[in-house]
Amino acid sequence: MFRCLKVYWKFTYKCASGLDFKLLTKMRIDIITVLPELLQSPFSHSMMKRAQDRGLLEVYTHNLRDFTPYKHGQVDDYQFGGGAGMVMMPEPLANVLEHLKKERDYDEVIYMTPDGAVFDQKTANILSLKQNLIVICGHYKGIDERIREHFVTKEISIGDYVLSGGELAAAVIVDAVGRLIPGVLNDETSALMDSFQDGLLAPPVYTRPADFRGWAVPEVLLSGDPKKVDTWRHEESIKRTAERRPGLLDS
Ligand code: 6GU
Repeated sequence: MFRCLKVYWKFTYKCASGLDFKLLTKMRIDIITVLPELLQSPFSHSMMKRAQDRGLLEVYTHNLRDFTPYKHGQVDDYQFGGGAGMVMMPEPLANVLEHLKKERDYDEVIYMTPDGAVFDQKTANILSLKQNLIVICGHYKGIDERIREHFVTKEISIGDYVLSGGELAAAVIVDAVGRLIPGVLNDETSALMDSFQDGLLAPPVYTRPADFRGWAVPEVLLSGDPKKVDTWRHEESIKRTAERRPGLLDS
């Protein structure tokens, strides 16, 4: 059914987040980086490759150095006021952003930064409904504040630790969002069963053999009774969440 999705479709779709939405189109993500090589491999395999092969997702990387007016591809400089660490200069960033925005409208200009809002499944669900996104990968001390003020619409962190650059964080976002685009996952229901999609951790899973070294699979999973299996999985989800992430149950 989804193989012919090269064209734009219009219909109502119940997506993994449970929201109904109309107009399903392919998503385009433009990533601005000083290390495009770092982003090649993550998008060339598995789910992200399939999403692109099916025409559901397009990911482009743009080398910031191609947009600098300065010599030797310079994109960063010392910070005003002194202090260690370089800051990414506004001009190359403004150039690439204006170049992209001239071509199409963007829903969000996202800046990957440890002081952004911490990324979660809800944000992934919301972003998966967008059509065109720009993602800026920060380096060094970050980007000049004026770019944040005048271009950036959303600032995202992937957790409370510091990475040396935003590229790996950008790959995380694109993976989490890309797999939610309808038609990307083979089994449409499997995104619904993910940890966090219903605010609970996922239940344990088993595959063959039913008895491995005397370690048996829970009997209910072999019962062939889908209702019993659903009930068991739900109970296990709650148990696991209570043990490992009790805070999730409060919310
Ligand atoms: Cl988005 N960037 C960097 N440099 N470090 C991070 C991060 C982002 N999220 C968590 N740590």
